[in-house]
Amino acid sequence: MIELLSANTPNGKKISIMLEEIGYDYKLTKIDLDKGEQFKPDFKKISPFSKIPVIIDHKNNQTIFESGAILIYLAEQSGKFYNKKDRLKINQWLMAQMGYIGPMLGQHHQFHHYNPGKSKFGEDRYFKISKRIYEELDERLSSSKFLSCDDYNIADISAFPWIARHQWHDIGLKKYINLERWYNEISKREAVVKGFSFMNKKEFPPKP
Ligand SMILES: N[C@@H](CCC(=O)N[C@@H](CS)C(=O)NCC(=O)O)C(=O)O
Repeated sequence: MIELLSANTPNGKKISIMLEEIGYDYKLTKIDLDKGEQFKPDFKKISPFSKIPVIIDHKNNQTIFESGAILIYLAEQSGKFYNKKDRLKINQWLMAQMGYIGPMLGQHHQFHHYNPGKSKFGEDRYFKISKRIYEELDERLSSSKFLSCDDYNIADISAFPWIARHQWHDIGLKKYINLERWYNEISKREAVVKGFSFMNKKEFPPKP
């Protein structure tokens, strides 16, 4: 039995989607970030930076923090969405999501969505970087069916919930036909729809 300690954010959704994709039973423990539950000593013991998501694999007596590491763990345990032949490519796209796509779009959310008018520099900087990310992903997806290769895998699962915030980005997903094609294809997956709504049954990946 896997316990998922999480909140309703893009990083949180990566793991619920993966758990649905591999068909694992899991128990959800909600961490209320607004109430600061991530800073409680018991949570900090398993998540040194006080961040969700975290999983506890009670069967193997393992706790894992960092969404990329969790995706790799679950992929290795299940033998799914992490093909050996494509692993080097998958790792590169997964790391690009962890180190660039997610953090930059996350900053864009902070300046453009949550705090507009507070810093023109911040708004302009992260809007520009986010637009560049859309262009770069669109270019990649013009020659590859999925981000790393022709098969859907953990690199796509890690990026999808970030692009699913496209309405907040105000960049216009529809203008990026390859990225839109990738997004629509993943949005249709039953496990993605289920994992996306792990905290709110009425929440669906928004249409482009
Ligand atoms: N690199 C981490 C980032 C996780 C992260 O930023 N989580 C946010 C929510 S999306 C969080 O827990 N924020 C609470 C805080 O920083 O206090 C991962 O991918 O797991």
